[in-house]
This record gives sequence, C-alpha cells and structure tokens, in this order.
Amino acid sequence: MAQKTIDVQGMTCAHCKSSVEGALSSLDGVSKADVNLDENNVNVEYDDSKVTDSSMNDAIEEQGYDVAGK
Ligand code: 9UX
Repeated sequence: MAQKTIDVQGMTCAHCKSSVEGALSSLDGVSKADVNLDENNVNVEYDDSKVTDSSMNDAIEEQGYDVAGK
C-alpha cells in the first residue's frame, strides 16, 4: 500500500472536499482519500499496482480543481 499527499488548488468548501474525496475513492485501488481544506491537499492511500499518479490527477481535475506541481 502506498500513500501520498497531493497538493490541490481551488478547494474551498465542504462540497469541494466531498467531490475530490468521492472522485478519488471511486478509482479502483484507492482505499482512502482525505482532503485537508486548510492545507489545500488530499492524502491518499492506494495500491500502486492498480492506480497511477496520472489517473488520480485526472480524477481531481475532472471535478474542476487544479493539481499543483505535476
Ligand atoms: Mo463549494 Mo467548491 O460552494 O468548488 S463546491 S467552493
């Protein structure tokens, strides 16, 4: 199991938080996604044999947010 913190710009409210968490959680291989609104990031636990960095970035950006530093 891998884990990483992805910096995300544009998340400001509780609905943003649930949108990003839901999008990541729906990916096969993601076991946990926890957005920290104060820190503008999301901590993800995932199986790196099933999910790639770019698929996680895409899932976040499909919700309308920007992944920083990718
Ligand atoms: Mo809240 Mo997030 O009204 O894009 S849903 S700011």
